[in-house]
Amino acid sequence: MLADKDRIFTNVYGFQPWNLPAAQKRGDWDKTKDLLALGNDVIIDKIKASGLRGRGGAGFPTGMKWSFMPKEPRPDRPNFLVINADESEPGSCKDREIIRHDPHKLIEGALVAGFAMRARAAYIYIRGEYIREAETLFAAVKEAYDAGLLGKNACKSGYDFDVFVHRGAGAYICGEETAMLESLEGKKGQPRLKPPFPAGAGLYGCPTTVNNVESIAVVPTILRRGPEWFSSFGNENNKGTKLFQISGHVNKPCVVEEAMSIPFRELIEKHCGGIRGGWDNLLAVIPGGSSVPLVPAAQIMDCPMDFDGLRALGSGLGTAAVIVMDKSTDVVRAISRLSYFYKHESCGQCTPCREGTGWMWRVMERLRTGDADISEIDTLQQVTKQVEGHTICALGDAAAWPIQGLIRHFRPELERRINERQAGNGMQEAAE
Ligand code: L3W
Ligand code: SF4
Repeated sequence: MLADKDRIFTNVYGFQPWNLPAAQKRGDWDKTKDLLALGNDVIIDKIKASGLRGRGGAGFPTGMKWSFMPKEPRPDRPNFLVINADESEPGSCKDREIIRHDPHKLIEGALVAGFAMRARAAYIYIRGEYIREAETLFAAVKEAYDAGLLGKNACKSGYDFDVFVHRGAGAYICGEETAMLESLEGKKGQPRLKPPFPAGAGLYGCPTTVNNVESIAVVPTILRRGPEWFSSFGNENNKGTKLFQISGHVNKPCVVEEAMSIPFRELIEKHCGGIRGGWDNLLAVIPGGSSVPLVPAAQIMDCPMDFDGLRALGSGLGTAAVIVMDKSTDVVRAISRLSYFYKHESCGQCTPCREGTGWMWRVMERLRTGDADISEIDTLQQVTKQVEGHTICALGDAAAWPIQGLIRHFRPELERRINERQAGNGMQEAAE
């Protein structure tokens, strides 16, 4: 179990105030000028050496992403940092805790990361539903400006850096990085084709890095404690500490910082008081937010909770939003509900997603009630393959993968419902 002294987010439960004096007591904004004095490229090298991978779902190496930014930005084409706080993935709630209780970690991280990538400013895009969190963030940014930590000559470093907070309006798709850029520009939030990646042409066509809140908030601590300290946690290629968000049928749902690669069973035993009704009552787990396939109980018990461990099981770490389902769960209904979510949130821009998500949801509903034909299970599987990898953004994949996981692991349950329904219909016809 991660020792308290190794926790980055020491106020994740809000036992202390979030404000600047309290944050400074916890070590934030401590000699930030000295961190910037390391120099842009040294900071990027240290983040590369720490092994930090993006905490927003895709796990892209953070230092490498920063290194794609131009080293000599043109005055008419500045670099920008955009921080993705549009936390909308079902099951995800870690960025909310950071913003509520530790906003200065994020704001200091924005300055340091922005400096490293030679950005002129950072935009924090916060989901519209996070009303109180946005209020806290606005207030914390103001505190930082008033204390001379942001703005002209930030932290007396000679570097000018602004932070803007922008509120979203409730669309899940604006969490996709290029839809977020469109939305920031005042347009309808619809994903752009990639490439070009934002590092080449992002906000207002300028070089832009989009990073998740947690990825940015850990940066000052990594620099203060050293990349070796951060990379001493976790398995090869899966380094550091990580906020896990555990919801569903555990005794104590929570958000907790742990070492990357902690085995699933240990995570749940140590922090959640075990599974409701005991371990024999565990049915399945969605380990990384609604976009990744579920994993049956028997397979996940000893799995390291990291990018590679979960990929080996055909799933993924995603945002580490761990959704636990016990045997009381109607798993077909649960996945059908997710299908409805993706159908609802599709931006409608590309045909396989616009048409496919609605089609998949309707078949899922027939499977839920047992009113489908057995052959439709294979047809549904084929349609998920037609959607996966054939859309502009990852929402199409995200809609396809949970269904694929259901068919892979729970086909007998799908068949049972159909057979029972048909047997029931047959008896009714005989009675008539
Ligand atoms: C420059 C290249 N940049 C890749 C950058 C790219 C992006 C990052 C990762 O989706 C996943 C999605 C959700 N030159 C580059 C390059 N980049 N190649 O690296 O890119 P990518 O395309 O692998 O992922 P993505 O489009 O960012 C993110 C999944 O995360 N997810 C949900 C996330 C939900 C939240 C939330 O609620 N906050 O984050 C969960 O699994 O489905 O697959 O920056 O530009 N050659
Ligand atoms: Fe829009 Fe779906 Fe296409 Fe993404 S995959 S661009 S959400 S229609």
